[in-house]
Amino acid sequence: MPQINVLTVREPSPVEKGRTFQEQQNFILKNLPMRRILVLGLLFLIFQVWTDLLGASQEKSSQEVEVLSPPNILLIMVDDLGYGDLSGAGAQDLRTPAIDALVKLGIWFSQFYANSPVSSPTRAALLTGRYPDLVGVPGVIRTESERSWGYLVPEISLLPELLQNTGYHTALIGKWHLGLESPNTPTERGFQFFHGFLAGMMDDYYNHYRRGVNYMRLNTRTIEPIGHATDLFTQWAIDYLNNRKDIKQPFFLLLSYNAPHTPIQPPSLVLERVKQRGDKLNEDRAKLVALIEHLDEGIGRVIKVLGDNQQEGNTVVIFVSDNGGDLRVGANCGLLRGGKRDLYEGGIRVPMAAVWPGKIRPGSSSRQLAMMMDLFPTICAIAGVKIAQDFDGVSLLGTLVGQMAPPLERELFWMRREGGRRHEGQDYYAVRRGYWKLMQNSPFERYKLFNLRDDPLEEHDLANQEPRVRASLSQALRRQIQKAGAIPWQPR
Ligand SMILES: [Ca+2]
Repeated sequence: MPQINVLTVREPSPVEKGRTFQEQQNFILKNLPMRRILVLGLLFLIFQVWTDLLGASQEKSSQEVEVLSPPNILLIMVDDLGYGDLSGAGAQDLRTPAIDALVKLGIWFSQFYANSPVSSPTRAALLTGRYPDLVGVPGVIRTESERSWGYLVPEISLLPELLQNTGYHTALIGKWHLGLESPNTPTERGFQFFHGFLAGMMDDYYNHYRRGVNYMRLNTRTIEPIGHATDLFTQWAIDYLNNRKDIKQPFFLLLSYNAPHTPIQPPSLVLERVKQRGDKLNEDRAKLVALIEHLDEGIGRVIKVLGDNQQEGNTVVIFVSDNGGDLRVGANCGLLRGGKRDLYEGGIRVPMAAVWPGKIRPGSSSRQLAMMMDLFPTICAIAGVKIAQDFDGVSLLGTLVGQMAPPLERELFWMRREGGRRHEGQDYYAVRRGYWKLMQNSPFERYKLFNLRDDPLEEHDLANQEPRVRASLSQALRRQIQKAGAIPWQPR
């Protein structure tokens, strides 16, 4: 598979940097002598006529990729997997052959972002196509009300509801984390089948409780399954695929593992195997490696069943992590700065790959700036859903199938609200435009400005050197904050 570490992904030349196509032409012309301008002008004219002739049909095909029969969609979301914690992404101390195989068989996005460095907001973005604070989920929804920072607006239709209305069977297996009670439970929000847990985390992978409460459900019924959560979700996904095997109706399965979220609790057999390899890992890293490898094995089992059932050819598989890796437990976020909870790249840039036999070219990759909320219109486009509500994401379908997508001149925003007990309520923000990123990593520090093309590790703050860029991004951010301020994030 291609080396997918952030620093080896080809970056654009200075000419491409943060400019539209037209701005690039102007930049080139401004820097050339007159004779060359005349020759190039003639060539450019010929090129323009040619591209104009091609233009109409290309534009149409990039916007409207034809999907004949709606495929099944298997979206595998993992919890807190760092950008560098795949063997294919350069990690030397772990083996993730199943996830690496997905990358090899499909497309890898090197600049795919979570909408938030924590769980609930990024999941809200996935299922609504909106910035999470615009749908009431600026922070983590918790079982303890004084530390809970979100309430998914009940009025908006979620992705599974739209898919269901278009003829899909919709299922969630694993973690939900968008509400603990009515009206925000999975079966009330569009999933026809739910086998998993409502809360954000478990205190134990084997008893599945959170603070003494059992949030594990089969649809609406409380259940007490026996086994490691990763094994349970794997088996339930396999059961679901087998049940759908002979049914013509397409399915949307969100397989939402809680691994490798804390507690870092791999099965002892896997941990022993990792330790015996002689990679000289410290205890913490060995446990995380084992938890990730166990997760990878589960994903491999699910993909194998898809093949055994001959469902593979007509299934789009998307693999993504909900936010960056947790550095407190030894995660590897590539060489990126920061991790989970941070608005530095390590907290928000996540592994993402998609496989679609016959449609997505194996071994391809894209530098396109993309975000979790883009999966909403992307999946709708794949499924033939016409979206009749507001959304902020853009469809990546053109990019997935290798057709030239329109240049994405986009601004991306992130925010996180946190607090409770030891902290007051706190918001902090980031915005990216082109290669510029303005951010703060806590509400108590001033904004920093980075150029991610020259400084992918976010080491050199240019806020003082580039006051105009800084002011322009500040203004954009202020508009976004004002918009989000009108949205309630608690039940009315
Ligand atoms: Ca997470």
